[in-house]
Amino acid sequence: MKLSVTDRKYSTELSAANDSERVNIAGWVHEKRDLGGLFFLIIRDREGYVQVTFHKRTVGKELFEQGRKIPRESVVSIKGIIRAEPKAPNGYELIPDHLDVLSVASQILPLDTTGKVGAELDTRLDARFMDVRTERTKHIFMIRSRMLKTVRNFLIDRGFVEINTPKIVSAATEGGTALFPITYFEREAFLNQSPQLYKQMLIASGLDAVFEIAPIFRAEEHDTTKHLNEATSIDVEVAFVTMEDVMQLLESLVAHVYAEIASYPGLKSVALDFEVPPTPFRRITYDQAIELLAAEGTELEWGEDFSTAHEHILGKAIGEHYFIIDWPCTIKPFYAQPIDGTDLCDAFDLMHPRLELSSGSQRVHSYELLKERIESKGLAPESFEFYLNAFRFGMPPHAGWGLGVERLLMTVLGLENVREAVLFPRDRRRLVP
Ligand code: AMO
Repeated sequence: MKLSVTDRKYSTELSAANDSERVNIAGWVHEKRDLGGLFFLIIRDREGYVQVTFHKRTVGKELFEQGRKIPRESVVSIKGIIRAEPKAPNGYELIPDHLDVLSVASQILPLDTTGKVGAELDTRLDARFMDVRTERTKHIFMIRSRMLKTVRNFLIDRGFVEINTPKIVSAATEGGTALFPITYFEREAFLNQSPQLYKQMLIASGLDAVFEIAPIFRAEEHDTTKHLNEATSIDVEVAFVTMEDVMQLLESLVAHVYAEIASYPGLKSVALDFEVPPTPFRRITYDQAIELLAAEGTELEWGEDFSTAHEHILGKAIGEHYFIIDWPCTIKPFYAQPIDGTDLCDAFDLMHPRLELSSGSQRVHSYELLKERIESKGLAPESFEFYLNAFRFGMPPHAGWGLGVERLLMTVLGLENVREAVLFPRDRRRLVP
């Protein structure tokens, strides 16, 4: 990897082959090893480590004393000559001739960046900037970046148009989860729970296949390892397709994300058992899921949603990614298409054995039926006029889904807590940093 905005070299751009070259490196003082007349500064940059060797005899007294005094985690820029050195960690060392201390770190550090002393998640999140300096956390966020790039490219390559929709909104979309109210001048407004209404309205625009990767806000009170109050959602909506089409898109996207991450060089320092899941994913109906629970000795009344405990039992019994389809309409949102002559809706959840990753559906595209569905949920169609209008002047059949970025990253990497997959989590207790 090379940073193209500076002539500064990353540790990984250098090797014994650069012997005798004068280079410029920069980074943090990761470790100091003092052997008396000789000491090493191990300088850490984003890609790795450089051993900088200070011999009193060769670097001169002034530079020697300057280097020796720098506290760990201070930021430095060093110029010097590369020398091949088989005993150094990467087969080379840097013999400094110029050292700039750009920022002196305080002596007592909130975290150990070498990973030798572990820390509680809360301590790590309180000092997140420092936590990202550790190998494992750095790789989690490098992988997150790679994952988002993969998703974006995957969708754009398939003809999708990236959209941005408002996060300050006037109406709820997802029954069951509460909204965060905000003051919008003289009116009440909310932080959006989902771009649902907007991505559907854009189907009436003729853009045909749209996606958005953006925050969603859920005022959920619970404090769990899988809920955030601000999450990032990959939302997709496609015209002239069936639910099965978007389920296939989703499973191939998930498998593709795994395959891309499999080749990430730092993967081993985050996830030890990593396997690309085979596709297609299994499909079971809501009724079959209830039967499976019964076979495992757990009752669930028809029409009730699965609890976390139910999800765990199903996940354990199935042991791989699976879809649950054919849901009772009573527990799916108003925009899910009812299946004629039944109480069921053409909706699905994509499940990882540990938790729900995504949900989606065939959408109601008839104006009259949609109005009815809104009323059947005890909601007022007048509050949805801006949305309903898009269904009155030519709305194609369409389907789509929403996939949680943090839950995807958490399950791909086997992270214990969803907070590990977001830089600055927002939860019931945490509003800073
Ligand atoms: P849903 O409410 O199921 O569906 O959300 C879609 C996906 O977003 C993620 N997610 C969350 N992740 C972390 N913390 C949360 N509190 C949280 N809430 C949701 C999950 C979830 O599966 N409009 C529909 C999608 C659609 O039909 O297109 C929706 O929002 O991974």
